[in-house]
Amino acid sequence: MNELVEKIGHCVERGKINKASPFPGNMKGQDGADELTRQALEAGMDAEAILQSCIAGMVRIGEKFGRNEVFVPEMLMAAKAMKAVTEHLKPFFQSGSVQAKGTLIIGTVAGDLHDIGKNLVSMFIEGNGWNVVDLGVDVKPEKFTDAIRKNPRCVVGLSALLTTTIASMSKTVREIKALFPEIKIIVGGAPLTMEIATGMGASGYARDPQGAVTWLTDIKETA
Ligand code: B1M
Repeated sequence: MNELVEKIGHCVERGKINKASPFPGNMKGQDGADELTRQALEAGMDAEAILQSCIAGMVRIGEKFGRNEVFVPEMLMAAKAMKAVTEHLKPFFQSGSVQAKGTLIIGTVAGDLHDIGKNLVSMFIEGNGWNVVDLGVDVKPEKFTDAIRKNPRCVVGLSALLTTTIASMSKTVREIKALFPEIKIIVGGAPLTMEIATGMGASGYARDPQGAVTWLTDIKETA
């Protein structure tokens, strides 16, 4: 992997947002995820390669958290550094398509504050010509059903990152289906599998943003 691209993933892992950020102490005064991403894109480096390097950085910090080598503040700084990168990458994943293919209402389910994966999924889907209504994180079922009322022909996307919020996702699917049985719901997030998704009554499951785009394209074609 290109050294600069690798360095960006390292900044994400260490939570080095930008040059001005004093965290982490041993990277003080160095360029951070913000400056390095700008430099890499200006040098013509591939946005997808930068994104993959950052996702690998997030996986590494998650593994360290799992081993009690870092704690919540470090994960938070990593998330902020990742956000600085995605701000630069956004335009590269947007197609500029004029006629929206449809509307996706997306959110991270109640009780769950993780939004990086959801934001990436939104970015890819928007980039594929869909109108995306992002309800944010910790979204209660009523907020989804209110949004569906305003966008009756929409598709719904639910994200969850915690094993404990799979139940919340399940409840959200049930409440949406009770009011809008015809609405299609796609679910995703690290603790999910196709089996869990099917078990909770979701219409689809995707492991990653590209999978979500493919699923949306398929249902659009068969509609
Ligand atoms: Co938390 N966290 N976290 N965390 N965090 C994890 C998820 C964890 C695996 C870390 C670990 O233990 N190794 C663990 C969950 C364990 C479990 O339940 N199985 C965990 C924990 C325990 C917690 C807390 C409980 C910690 C605590 O307080 N003691 C707490 C919970 C807070 C809450 O939500 N109520 C917590 C808090 C946080 C922060 C706030 C500090 C921060 C989130 C900041 C933010 O998102 N704005 C954070 C972070 C950063 C992580 C890790 C390190 C990184 C998550 C991430 O952004 N990954 C994470 C460890 C890890 O993932 N390795 C961890 C990168 C992102 C690109 O991947 O989100 O998986 P991901 O999204 C992917 C796919 O899953 C998929 O596509 C995305 C792109 O490829 N996808 C979809 C996601 N949504 C989709 C929807 C779709 C389709 C695909 O269709 C609709």
